[in-house]
Amino acid sequence: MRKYFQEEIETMPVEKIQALQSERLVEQVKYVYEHVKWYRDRMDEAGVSPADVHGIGDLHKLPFITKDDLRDEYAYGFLGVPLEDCVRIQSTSGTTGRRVVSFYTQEDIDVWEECCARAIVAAGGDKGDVCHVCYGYGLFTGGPGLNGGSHKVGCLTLPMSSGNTERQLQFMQDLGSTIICCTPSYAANLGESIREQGIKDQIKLKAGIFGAEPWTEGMRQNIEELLGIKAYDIYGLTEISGPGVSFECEEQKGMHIQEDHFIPEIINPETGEILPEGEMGELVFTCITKKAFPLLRYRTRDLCRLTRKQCSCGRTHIRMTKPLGRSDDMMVVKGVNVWPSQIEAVLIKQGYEANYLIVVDRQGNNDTIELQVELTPEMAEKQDKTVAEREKKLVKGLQSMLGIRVDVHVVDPKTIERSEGKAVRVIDKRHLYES
Ligand code: DLL
Repeated sequence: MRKYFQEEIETMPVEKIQALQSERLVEQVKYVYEHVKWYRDRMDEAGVSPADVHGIGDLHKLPFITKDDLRDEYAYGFLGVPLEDCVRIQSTSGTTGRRVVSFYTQEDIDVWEECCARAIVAAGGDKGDVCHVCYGYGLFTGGPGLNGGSHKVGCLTLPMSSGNTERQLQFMQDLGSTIICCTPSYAANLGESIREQGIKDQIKLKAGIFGAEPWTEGMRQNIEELLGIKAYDIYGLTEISGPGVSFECEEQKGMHIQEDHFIPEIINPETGEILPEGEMGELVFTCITKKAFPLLRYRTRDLCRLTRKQCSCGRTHIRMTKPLGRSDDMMVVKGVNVWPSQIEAVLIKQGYEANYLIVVDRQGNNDTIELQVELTPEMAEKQDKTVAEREKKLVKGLQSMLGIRVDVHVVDPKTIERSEGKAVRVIDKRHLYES
């Protein structure tokens, strides 16, 4: 079976990758300076000219781009080619403000799809596979990206899109899907339905490629058991292309960033200072091959660590840890930093699945935080503990993880709404009181 989609590039010695990055960066900075007025103005203001950039060691001289900059310049401000040379747009969901629209030339699409193809091969995909894509299609990059990657690998591609779980399961059985691509929350949702219907032995899946939202190791284990597969993480964002910016290999220990196209940095999100390898901070990307939407030093707001430690799969590209979440996912409740992923880790440790909802509110001047979590079907059946005992144990676990009291309500199975795309796990009602 094929191990790499592009062995020469994926296993290139680090010095060679860095030389390639330097060469491409020098070209790209010139290109962006000439084609994107916003960047030319910022570089002029900072007193930096393309001639000052000789390689990746000079990356720090360039200004950052933030999501607010993209919103201010909506829609065409960062366009690097005439509109007539663009063949596609994709867009973010716009849940946290105005949408960001990203443009692609045909070559940009080819690069993006190739990154997705590399991800599929890294998950064990080959020509003989049936690749079931149930990420959403349309403006969201998940469906189109993995669809294109699957074609490039030569898999039989099922462009299912999200939703309609009954139809998903029917096609999965009728057509013998072997690889599934969707959000981890939808994978768990499908897994539950398979368990309920008792059809696991009719499902031929061997691997899943899951991303677009944070998910914990506990959730991975859960999905692997429910679906009888190996579950691989894939990361990306619309602004940088879409899924496939990084992905896991068979080791499942961090995601390899496609360094021939993207240069990563980790910075301190408060000060912008570049942090040494291994430290947790905000991930920043510079695209060195994109033409239509050529972002340099784009601040993702995602927090993770990078490692160059040799991976036994043979890939030499740097790895990133699972993002803890976006810096803007972090809530400050009762003066304490709270990440939904910390809460999820406590739940999974105590045997729950990731079916929960966090509601943050305010009473007078005080914050309140409530967690609703479902009993698993086994817990409901066994009834070895009362709901009150379960709630007490969760309150204790959360108190020791977060340092604050969370009001816990354990509810019946299947009472919390399921997601078909990115899961909504937090409702912060405090925003309602902001003027
Ligand atoms: O979510 C692209 C994608 C589609 C990635 C399918 C993977 C699979 P956006 O809608 O622009 O693009 O959202 C990007 O989602 O900045 C992260 O905060 C989050 N995210 C994406 N992948 C992961 C992941 C797509 N594997 C934003 N783990 C990013 C954690 C992820 N968070």
